[in-house]
Amino acid sequence: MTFLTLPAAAVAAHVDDFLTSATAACPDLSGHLDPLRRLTAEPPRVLVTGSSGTGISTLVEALTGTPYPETGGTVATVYSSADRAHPTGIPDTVQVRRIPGAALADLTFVVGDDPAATACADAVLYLVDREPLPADLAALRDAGFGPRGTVLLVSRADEFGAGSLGSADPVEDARAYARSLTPRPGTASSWSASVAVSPLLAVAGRSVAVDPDAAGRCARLASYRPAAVSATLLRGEVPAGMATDLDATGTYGVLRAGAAAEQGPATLSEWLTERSGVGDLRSELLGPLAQAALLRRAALVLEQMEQLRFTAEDPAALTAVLERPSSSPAAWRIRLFPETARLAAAGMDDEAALVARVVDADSLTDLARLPAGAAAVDVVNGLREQLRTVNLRLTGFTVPVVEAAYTAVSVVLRRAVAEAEAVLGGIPTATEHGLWEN
Ligand SMILES: Nc1nc2c(ncn2[C@@H]2O[C@H](COP(=O)(O)OP(=O)(O)OP(=O)(O)O)[C@@H](O)[C@H]2O)c(=O)[nH]1
Ligand SMILES: [Mg+2]
Repeated sequence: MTFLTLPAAAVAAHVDDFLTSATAACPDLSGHLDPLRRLTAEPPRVLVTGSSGTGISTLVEALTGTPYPETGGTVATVYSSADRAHPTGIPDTVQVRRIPGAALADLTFVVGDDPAATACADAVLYLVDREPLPADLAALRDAGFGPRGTVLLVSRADEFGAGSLGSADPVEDARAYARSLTPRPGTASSWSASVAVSPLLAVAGRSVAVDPDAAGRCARLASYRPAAVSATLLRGEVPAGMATDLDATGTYGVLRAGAAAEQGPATLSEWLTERSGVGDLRSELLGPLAQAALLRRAALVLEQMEQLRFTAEDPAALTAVLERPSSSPAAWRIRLFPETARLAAAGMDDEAALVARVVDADSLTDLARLPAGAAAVDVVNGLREQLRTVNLRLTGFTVPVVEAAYTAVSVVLRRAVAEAEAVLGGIPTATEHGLWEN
């Protein structure tokens, strides 16, 4: 099983196809459908939030390449690329800052505790600088992006555990801790991945690269001797130059950046950036999180199209488009995906994990939870067994959120059983009915 194997292009193409057909069938709706089309083409919007003082503002500066305003920081803000069109559907209470440069070419960031900020986003980065507490889990639940749309950041990693004055490297410890927090696929969790980051080091890495006095800073950082620095810090008599360096690179930089600083500003900048973990974060953002964000948005666009039935001059024409039996492998996964977030928001983590496994499955064998190469008869039996379990749950006292999700899962499993039986019986299936046909 791989995480969300469905190519992003297939999701976008599927939604675009629906929008094109709907516009052709109901030209009167183009005023509603055009914004949905623009939304479909926008980069994922990632909310940056978490517990207070964990480095949220500093991380936004690192990710957007623009200083976070000291004042007015409480106004919900969307950071998007100046090279793209104005983002679609942002409420008036949310400010839009359009930033030139490459930092926002593929991602848009949203900041603010306002529910309007959350409503603009497709996924969330949640910062903690200690073990996640029940309050964090509750906040994640309320945000409603589900495990797939959530990355947990162990922030201020340079001060993790005993901090820089301890014997171990706190960044390495924080990375090991973040790995331990990353759930195994198929297990229940409130996030899909955890990454250790030090926003301060990321900002410092960037500023060294443009600082005209970088040589002076390198010379100072190269001159510090850890034992003497520790003694100075304990005495609390910090000279001005060192205070500046402590502000910019933290105790971690002052104690550990010496070797890199000796090599000059370019090496120092690279070292700070690598230590910050922001590169690992970007890979996560542009990979699995972006994919989850896109699926969520695709589902949202399709749901909004459903709502247009009440607005259309010819509702039957729109209904015909929306209910067009879709053979696209994107269709059932777009349909199922938001159920994982809904289940997670209702606290049904095990059920969310079950649905996520179905969305992630990339073959009948995988869906049957069997290793590749399993015998066809075992695949049929495995799928039947799962269908039986899901249907059993549906006949019990199911809560509505589970009922909706499991009903959708049951439909997929029934199709899968039929396909697997056809394989077993050597009957060629019509390709448009295959769950994974491209
Ligand atoms: N050591 C260290 N300090 C950091 C790091 N990131 C931010 N800080 C410092 O932590 C303090 C809080 O950082 P902010 O970015 O303002 O954190 P925030 O989460 O936005 O805080 P509030 O908006 O006040 O809730 C500041 O003094 C930052 O300089 C980091 O990676 N390492
Ligand atoms: Mg802040």
